[in-house]
Amino acid sequence: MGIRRAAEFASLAGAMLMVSAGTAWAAATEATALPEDAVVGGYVPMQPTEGKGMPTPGAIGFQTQYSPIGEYGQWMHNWVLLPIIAAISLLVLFLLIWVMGRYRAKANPNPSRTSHNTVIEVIWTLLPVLVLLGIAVPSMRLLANQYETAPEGAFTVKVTGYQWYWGYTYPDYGGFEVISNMLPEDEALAAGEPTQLAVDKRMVVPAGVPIRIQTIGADVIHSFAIPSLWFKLDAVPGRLNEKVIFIKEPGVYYGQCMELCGARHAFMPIAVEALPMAEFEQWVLEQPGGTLGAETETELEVPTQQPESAIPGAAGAPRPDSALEEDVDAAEPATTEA
Ligand SMILES: [Cu+2]
Repeated sequence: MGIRRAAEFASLAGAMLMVSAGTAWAAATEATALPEDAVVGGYVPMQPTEGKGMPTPGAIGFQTQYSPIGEYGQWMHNWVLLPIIAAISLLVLFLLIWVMGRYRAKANPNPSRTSHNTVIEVIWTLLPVLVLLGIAVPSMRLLANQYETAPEGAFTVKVTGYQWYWGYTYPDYGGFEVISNMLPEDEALAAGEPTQLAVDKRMVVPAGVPIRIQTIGADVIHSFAIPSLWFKLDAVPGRLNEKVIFIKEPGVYYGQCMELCGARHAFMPIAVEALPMAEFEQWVLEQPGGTLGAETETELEVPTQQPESAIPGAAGAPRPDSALEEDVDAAEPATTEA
């Protein structure tokens, strides 16, 4: 297979993944019946709490965090980085002022000719090394925790960035998609929600369980970000990104697209509503195509995808056929004869 064909194949496979996923899920949900005791019609959008999960006027720090990773990150910023930065700035400022006063030219007609001092040199090398090591330990832990994969069986929400709104797909609950648009200012105010952050349909999820968020861009690169949940993940066309989100308590948490994605980039906010599991399931049942405990047989007929960078010899590249091998040999510059 030629390189160009492989690339075409890869982008085609991406498009087919989205199309066939929709039809497969639709087919799977038709076969599933609602549980007999399911009550439909009980979901009422939660009223946001003032100052929770949203920016507040005049604030300069992080928003209060509602996920364990967020609490750790905030602790690291507030109690590790800020004190160290402040202490170093004050120390340097003190040294500068002291040198300017104590060693000014007027007070020292005969300047000292000292060129080095071993003790001081050892101290000013070792001390910064120890400070950096002290920062590195919690920093690496924070970094590693952010890359932890979702536990097996975690339920998935697929977030699609569109120009300029969001789509939330629930493959484990029937595969329906919720399309979320920003509310106009008057409607947001009437609903008691912050303007430019309120949406018509929220991403509703259960609180207290790990959730696998997958992001993809339908057109250009977007970024799915919710500051109070310590979550930001790019939504890139043709590529599925994945990250875990864990929301400690029910609430409404607002975010925005954080990748400049075009004319209405500023008008595609995110509203996540975390509910207790029972209320979340209630909400699922009210969605067209929403099912509980659906045995989603998502046997997606997606052909094995070739990496787009499938040049011969690259990791994951298909075994080159003889024609390609000849091409590569011919293309190599003859350096030995020169
Ligand atoms: Cu965007």
